[in-house]
Amino acid sequence: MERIASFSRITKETDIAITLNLDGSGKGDISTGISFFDHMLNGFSRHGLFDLTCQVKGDLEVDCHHTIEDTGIVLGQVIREAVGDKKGIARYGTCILPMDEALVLCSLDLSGRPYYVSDVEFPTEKVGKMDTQMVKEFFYAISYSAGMNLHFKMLSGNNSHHMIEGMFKAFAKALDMATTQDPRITDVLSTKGSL
Ligand SMILES: [Mn+2]
Repeated sequence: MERIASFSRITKETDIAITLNLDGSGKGDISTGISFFDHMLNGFSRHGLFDLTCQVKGDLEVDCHHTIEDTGIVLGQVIREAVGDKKGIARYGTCILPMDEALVLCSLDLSGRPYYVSDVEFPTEKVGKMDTQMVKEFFYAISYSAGMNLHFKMLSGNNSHHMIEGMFKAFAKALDMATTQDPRITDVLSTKGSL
């Protein structure tokens, strides 16, 4: 069964269309109007080996807030839909990823219960045209719309570009691990019988 989902969302602030294939090969077709955010989403797609089409038109004349937050909401929705009933998947995923001086821990559980925890603080307010404050808003939105428990810890780092890029790649690899199908798991991996 294909694990692909598409979702479109149009509001007065943003117009977003995303398609995600969990069993892709890392092809990204991404345009958000924010070059650094495109660079991050391409890293997510490439390193998670997800195929991701992400076309976003947002009110960048205001700032990058709505564009990035709403992309997180819709990406969370397609993750939730593509994962489906969660039968046969690993459910948990963890990655500790180095990016030069930065070392990022990401750990997640596709539990159905949203919860976001992060200790990450950035040394600069912006990278390119992206406000570093929006990293939290983006991942918080994903955790809520995907129904995911998502943790980040920055074990070391002092360059915002490296720290953020490490977070997106660690998230990709943790999500790839959590969505991996294991033939030993014949049902949903939960003592409750559902997630
Ligand atoms: Mn980079």
